[in-house]
Amino acid sequence: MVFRMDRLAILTAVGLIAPAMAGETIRVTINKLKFDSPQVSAHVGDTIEWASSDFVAHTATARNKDWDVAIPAKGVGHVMLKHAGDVDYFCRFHPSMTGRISVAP
Ligand SMILES: [Cu+2]
Repeated sequence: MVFRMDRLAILTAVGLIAPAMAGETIRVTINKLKFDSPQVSAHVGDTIEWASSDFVAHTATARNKDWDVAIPAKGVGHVMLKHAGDVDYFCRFHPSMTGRISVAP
């Protein structure tokens, strides 16, 4: 009986905690002035991590102005996705660098 109650308590706790921990991290690499992959799918609560191997700084700037992430040379930048929908983004320093994130609810 005690075991069973503990098990229920654990399942309940997992259920309560799960929504806050549901997000995945999706990595988009940057190489030679390109977002690789330029198109990714994600869910609200996921984090996009851009990891650059370039020697120059970049940004990931949402066209809808939701976010503007600085990505230093040889560095990383992150954003947590808060809204569903397709977001087109670009690099402010190199406007030909473009990408899109399709965010499902
Ligand atoms: Cu750039």
